[in-house]
Amino acid sequence: MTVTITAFARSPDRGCGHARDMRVRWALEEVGRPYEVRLLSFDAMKEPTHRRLQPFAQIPTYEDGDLALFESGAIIMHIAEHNAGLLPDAPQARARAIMWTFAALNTIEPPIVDLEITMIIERDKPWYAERLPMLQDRVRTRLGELATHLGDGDWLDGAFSAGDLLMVTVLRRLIGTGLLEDHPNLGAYVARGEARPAYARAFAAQLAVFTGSTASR
Ligand SMILES: N[C@@H](CCC(=O)N[C@@H](CS)C(=O)NCC(=O)O)C(=O)O
Repeated sequence: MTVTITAFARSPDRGCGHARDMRVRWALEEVGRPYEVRLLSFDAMKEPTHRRLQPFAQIPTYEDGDLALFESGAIIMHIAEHNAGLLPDAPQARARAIMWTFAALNTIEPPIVDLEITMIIERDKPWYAERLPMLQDRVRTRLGELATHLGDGDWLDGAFSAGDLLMVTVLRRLIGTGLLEDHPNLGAYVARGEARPAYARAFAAQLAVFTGSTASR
């Protein structure tokens, strides 16, 4: 049974790989699972048909036979649990890799998304100039802590794992803000993720949707 995921028919990021289908594509590429993509307009995402799959009317979703999932983190964990390549076999290393998926989504991503949303929709508000540095500082604090943990390691805990996959996609959201540049080891970490052949295939596939070349692999 081929996996089907959903993605934006026209991604607001213009194919920069920030939409969360990118994580799912990358995970599927890492484990060598072919997949199809159902592209959705913003109107189609709000329809009952899609809400039955994703109650919050968002992408991505994941369908494999009679299993339907939403939430990119849950989808990545499902892929990682059922295919080799994204979680170590040793129980303690596996638990730590799962811990890093939560750290990426619960500790690092929220302040980054707060900053991102504020920069998009609050630019013309009277509080923007005061609020922006506060949000940037929250991100800086987390990046400093993450950079200290990473040190000169290649990945967060031993071999590349689902935790790194999610962390790299989360950190990429900062491209263009200048914040990542404070920590060369984090920049190198992101570049290491982007250099993986599976990442390159996933990125090309989602970019092709935007440029109009193809919708699935
Ligand atoms: N926590 C969800 C967030 C999903 C999400 O925010 N999806 C965005 C695209 S990256 C979306 O569908 N935005 C359109 C909307 O919310 O209307 C996940 O990780 O899957």
